[in-house]
Amino acid sequence: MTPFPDLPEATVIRDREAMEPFLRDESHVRGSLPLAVVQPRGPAALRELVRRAKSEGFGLVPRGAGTGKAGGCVPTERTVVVDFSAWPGELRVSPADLSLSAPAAAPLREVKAAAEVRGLFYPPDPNSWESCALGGTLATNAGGPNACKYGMTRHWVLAVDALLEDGEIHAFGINSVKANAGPNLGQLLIGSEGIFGFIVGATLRLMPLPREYATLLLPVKHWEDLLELPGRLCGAGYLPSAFEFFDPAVLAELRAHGPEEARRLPGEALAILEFDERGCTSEAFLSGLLDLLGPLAEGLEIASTERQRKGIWALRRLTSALLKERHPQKVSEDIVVPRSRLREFFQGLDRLGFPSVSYGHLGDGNLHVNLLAAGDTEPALLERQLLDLFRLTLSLGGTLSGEHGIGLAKRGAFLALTDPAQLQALRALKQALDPHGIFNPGKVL
Ligand code: 2HG
Ligand code: ZN
Repeated sequence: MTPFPDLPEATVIRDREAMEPFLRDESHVRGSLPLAVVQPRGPAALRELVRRAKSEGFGLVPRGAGTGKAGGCVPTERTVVVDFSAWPGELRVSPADLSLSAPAAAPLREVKAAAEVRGLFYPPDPNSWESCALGGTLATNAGGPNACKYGMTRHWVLAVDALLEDGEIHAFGINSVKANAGPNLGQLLIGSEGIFGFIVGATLRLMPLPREYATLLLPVKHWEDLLELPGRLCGAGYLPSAFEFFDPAVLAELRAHGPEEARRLPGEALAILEFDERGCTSEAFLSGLLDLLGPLAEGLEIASTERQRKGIWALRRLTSALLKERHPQKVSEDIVVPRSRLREFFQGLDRLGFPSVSYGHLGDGNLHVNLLAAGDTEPALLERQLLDLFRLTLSLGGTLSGEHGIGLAKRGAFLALTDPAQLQALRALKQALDPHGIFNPGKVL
């Protein structure tokens, strides 16, 4: 086979060993060796890549920082990885417009920091926020703890620039929250995991930075006591900016194997609640909250310094990596059920009878159900267990993925369990926007 040739405005990696890190993301799936990894630095590279992909029949797989959880950026057969880490562009904040524009390569950490130094806030906060790239969060419509109050990435995007199948970059949306001239194609691209085209930059919506946080540790004896709480709080007008939880097994892992500070975490199970509205540290707010919590408030701890608050979040943020380190073969899901059906979900999960542990974003019903023994489970059985989990979720009005997406990891289940009329519509869109099938083939659909 002739080696993949050079391209204008791009670095081309062809060496097998150098391509090895591009075969994976942070999910359990592994890709095939790509034809090459291309790091474009300008539109000429993309134009030429698209032209060649169409004429030579290979696919293009977009990649940000590789921190995805569903295999969306791992290469399938006969593909070239398009690594956007060298994609140029400036990060620019416009306080007057309450917006920020940035290239796909911008680290999310820098995006959030650029807003913050101007007293502004970009809420999306996936667990990988310190290492992921903006482009990846746009392609996957990333979520995180703050989604409980602020919603997902897509709610914070005003406009995107995206590579389409003609090889050119097109602009969708404008720098204002009001833009209603027909259906919103930019929103279709966000969260579509690169199957319709690749987002290369965006204009994001900002809001004033919260000035006050009430961060609470809520330990409980019987963890099921937590399950009605998100709905009860919301129903009473207390909308947390984050409501996270650890079931007893996950909390025990954290305590036994986490850093020193984790040893001091209280309770059989534990919730972290955070409020960020003005007045949330006032006595009136907190006493109203205590009334609502009733007997649950017994062991409540309130972070009284920013250092304590950061310490709590650091422990929450390391949970995924710690579980992975302890159980390298585990499979982690990110199903969602409506808040009002959390109890029914866990009752159903018990009835399914396979071992699992859970933690995650209880406040919006987005649960990371982890099958720690997946590596020792026969593949056909594991697949049945996952399908049972998904069917239970769907029967309660939920969905297969709250924040990680479908990618390769959940493609089989997505195809098996999604309404055929919806799949047909998605396929028609794919055919219209990518008639040669060059964009992220084999993912999602
Ligand atoms: C989290 O909430 C992340 O920690 C990762 O979404 C979840 O690894 C996971 O399952
Ligand atoms: Zn999560």
